[in-house]
Formats: sequence, C-alpha cells, structure tokens
Amino acid sequence: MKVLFVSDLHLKAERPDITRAFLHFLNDTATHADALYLLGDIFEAWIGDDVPMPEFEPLFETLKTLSEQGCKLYFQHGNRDFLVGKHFLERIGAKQLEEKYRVSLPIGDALLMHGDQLCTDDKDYQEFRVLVRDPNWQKEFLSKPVKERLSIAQQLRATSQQRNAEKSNDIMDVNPLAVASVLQEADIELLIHGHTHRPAIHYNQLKAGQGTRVVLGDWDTQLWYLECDENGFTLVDEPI
Ligand code: LP5
Ligand code: MN
Repeated sequence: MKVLFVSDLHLKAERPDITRAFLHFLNDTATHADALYLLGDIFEAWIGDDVPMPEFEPLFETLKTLSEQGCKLYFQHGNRDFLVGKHFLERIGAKQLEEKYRVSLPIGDALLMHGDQLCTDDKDYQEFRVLVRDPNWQKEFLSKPVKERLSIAQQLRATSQQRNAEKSNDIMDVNPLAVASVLQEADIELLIHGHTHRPAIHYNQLKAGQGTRVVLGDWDTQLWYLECDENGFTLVDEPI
C-alpha cells in the first residue's frame, strides 16, 4: 500500500512548467499509488467551479483518469483554493476532506491539515479566515459575476502580499502550542501539513519522544511530496 501527499503547488497559467511537472508526477509516480492526498493550495487562486480554466483542462482529465484507474483522490482546502466545490471534485473523482482529517496509514494514524489554522499568531489572517470561510459570505461572493470575483481576488492578493512583507517570519509559521494542542486533542503521533513553505520533518512536537510533524514543501524550482508505505515515510524533493 502506497500513499502520496502534496500541497502548495500554486498552479497558475504563468507557470506552465509546474503544471507540466504535476502532470508528469500524476502519470508517473501517482499511477503506482493507492491514494493521493491533495492538501490545499493546489491552485494559486480558485474563484468558483464555474470559471473556465482552459490551461488546466489536460490536468483535470489526467486527475479524472487517475481516479478512474483506482488511485483514490482526496482534496483538502487551502487558503488559496478554499472555494473549490463539489462540482469540480465530482468532475475529477475526488473526495473532499474536512479541514482536520484523521487518516489511517500503513504506519498508523495521521492527522491531515492544510496548516493555515496552526498559524495562530497571525491574528489578521485568522480574522480574515473566519470571514471567508463563512458559508453565507461564500454564497454571496460566488453569486457575483466572474469579472468582479477576479478583480476582488486580485485586490486581495495585492493586500496579502503587502501585509506579508510587513509580518515577521515567526508570525507566518505555525504556533508550537497550536501544534501540540491538535496532536493532544487527536491523541495522535503524526501530523502532516503544508502552507508555510518550510518543508521539514520535526520531532518532539508534543513532548520529548512524542509528536512528529511533517511539513510539505511548495512547488517552485523543485517539487515536493510525501510517500508513505508499510516501511515508513519519505519526504521527497526533485528539481522541476
Ligand atoms: O497566500 P499567501 O501565502 O500570500 O498568504 C497567506 C495569507 N493570505 C491569504 C490571502 C490569499 O493570498 C488571497 C488569495 C485568495 C485567492 C482566491 C480567493 C477568492 C475569494 C476572494 C475573497 C475576497 O490567505 C496571509 C498569511 C500568510 O498566508 C501566512 O500564513 O499571513 O494572510 C493575509 O495576508 C491576510 C491579511 O493579513 C489580512 C487580509 C485583510 C484583507 C482585507 C480585505 C480586502 C478585501 C478586498 C476585497 C474588496
Ligand atoms: Mn496556504
């Protein structure tokens, strides 16, 4: 049994090389896997399932074929693609995961999260998150014309980039107490997340000898994925 995890590909029209690398990953590495977990920010921005994205059509077809061939696909929302909906997931044959999901792996249970929830020192972001995760707010946003949604998203990206430049590095990382608390609440040994773009394997996250946190990397000049089977897990990176 082989299971794969990726996050933070930030797929966008301006970086066809990353889309190509993902297509290659799906056709090559993922075809030998039993399941592929997409843990958020797969897309740079998602403003509704109804918005045509011709540049990703081959990718959507490949994901669909992969799921039809028996590799189970799971999708968890990130802070860029939290508006991915049922319609799109049905199209590619993926199942949506809750924002904190317990999965049973060949090496034991693990908790899966995008990771933005753990950045509790980033008060501005957490406030913003509460707003945009509100179903009523989302319904209203999705009822706006595509052009207007696009312009709001662009404005938001600009605000986010500006604010991030003013934030300290620490604020934008996970809070250690938030990490310990989710591990303890779930009574679990392993947490897998992305979002921070700081790929690493951290040990002793709950206390000495207890609590491992795997951070997936973002795809830019290299790709990152976590592979898990009966023998353990490996965080893999390859040049794009
Ligand atoms: O994404 P990244 O890594 O740059 O930064 C994130 C946090 N920022 C975000 C915002 C996204 O980048 C926006 C992209 C949305 C794409 C599509 C959404 C479609 C819906 C549109 C909804 C309006 O997630 C950033 C974190 C950082 O990670 C690290 O964790 O710090 O958080 C912020 O930048 C949030 C700001 O601190 C607060 C934002 C205030 C927004 C003010 C309202 C502007 C409204 C504009 C519309 C009229
Ligand atoms: Mn993110």
